[in-house]
Amino acid sequence: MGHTEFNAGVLPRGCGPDAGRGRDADAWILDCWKLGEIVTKTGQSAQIVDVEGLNFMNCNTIVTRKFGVCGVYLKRSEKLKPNSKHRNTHTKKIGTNKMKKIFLPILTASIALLTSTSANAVNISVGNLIIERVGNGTTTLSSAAADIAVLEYTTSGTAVQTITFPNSGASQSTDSGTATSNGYLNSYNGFVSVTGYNAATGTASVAGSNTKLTSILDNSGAVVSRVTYPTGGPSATPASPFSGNNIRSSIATGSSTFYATGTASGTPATGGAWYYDGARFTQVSSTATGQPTNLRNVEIYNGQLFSSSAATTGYGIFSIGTGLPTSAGSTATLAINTGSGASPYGFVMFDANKDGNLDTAFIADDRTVAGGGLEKWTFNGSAWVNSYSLLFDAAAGSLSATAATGFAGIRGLTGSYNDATGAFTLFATTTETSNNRIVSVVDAGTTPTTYTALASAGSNYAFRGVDIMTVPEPSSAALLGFGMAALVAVRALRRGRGDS
Ligand SMILES: [Ca+2]
Ligand SMILES: [Ca+2]
Repeated sequence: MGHTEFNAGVLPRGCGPDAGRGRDADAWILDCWKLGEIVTKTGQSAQIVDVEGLNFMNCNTIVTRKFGVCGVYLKRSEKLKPNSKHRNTHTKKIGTNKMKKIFLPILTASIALLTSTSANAVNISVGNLIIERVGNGTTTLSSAAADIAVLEYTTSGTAVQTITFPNSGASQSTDSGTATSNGYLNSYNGFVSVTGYNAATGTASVAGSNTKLTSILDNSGAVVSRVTYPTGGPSATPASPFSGNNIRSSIATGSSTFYATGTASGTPATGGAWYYDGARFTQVSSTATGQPTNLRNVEIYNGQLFSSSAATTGYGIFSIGTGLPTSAGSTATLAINTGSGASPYGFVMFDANKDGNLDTAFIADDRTVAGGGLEKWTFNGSAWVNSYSLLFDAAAGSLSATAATGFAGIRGLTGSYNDATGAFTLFATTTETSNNRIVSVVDAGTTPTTYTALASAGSNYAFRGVDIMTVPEPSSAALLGFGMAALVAVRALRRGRGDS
């Protein structure tokens, strides 16, 4: 059955001699010189093994429930210094080969992560892009399990950091290299939710396996929950969500609660939308005749749960239940009907005029025929109406309502709205099989004609989901010690996107 493992072993980026210095905001500061796996824990003290010298050391302040690593909470005025008492640790060599054998796999995974991340990494910055990437840059993407990572970019396309998940061992999280409907992360309320599979890289045909999991990261990039799904199949107790088929997307509402969407094979139908309350899963979406159980991207806008779908039960954006449902059997309603044959994935919805009702939506459609690409929809008071659908010309950087060779559609999508200028800025991932792109489009009130290519995934990599980093609700944010400037910025962002 599903359970939460807090000691997930996905270590924060930025560990190294300079870790803990140069951070510009109050935060949980992790003393990376002492960072490692916990060996024993008594009260607030613990013995850990570091990632540098195979040393044991004692950690005075441990936050295992939060991070599973050794850390201290510092205010801005208490940043770690090289000679800080926080770094003065008792060490001793691991004495036996047995111990080395136990910890080497963990250490190897940890070191791989550290070397792949930016040396001057900081918390995931509010307003920056987070992008889910599959692949390792070497192995050709296939239906086998591939490495996954969350990449942070600025909205102008500058890479900030890479947060890599272990690709084997107890904390592994991977995803299919070619299941293009998988891998749609979300940022909501300061948490980043990432779906994956509890399977080692290379595991064949991983997408349909009952090894699903969801990882929730906080704004520091640390995994605060790693929830594995029930594995027994659709008729087991508890049943396997998305049994025998794809898990595609999730969105966290807290450090240990989330929604996930996908589809299933077998009977009874375990696809649709599920909610995890911190202890157990509930299939919140109805499985009644005519209700959608094949869902794609999940989102929350204006306090309402939504999901995209492209199946005979409806093409477009469904609202599911009322608000954020937590009980079984909630009815889904096709809020935006994109029409039979449409292929919607990511979407973003706004209450641009701030009247409390969503009025503008952008939908990513992966078709490369007319009608695919970036769709804009507006609510005219009684119905959602399509304003345009634009494909991406790879060569010229232009947008086109008609198709031609080499044009791309999009799947991942997010965006922001600027109250002052009235412009929407959309960020999307394109549909090339490998080495696809992050692109941005500005809609300043007229149909856009050009786009900007911000970054490419690289060969044997593919970008999937994209979102903009959020922060927790103000009450929680205050506890975490965010600066007021960030809060103001994010409040504005939330209002614009209609998700508060
Ligand atoms: Ca999103
Ligand atoms: Ca409105």
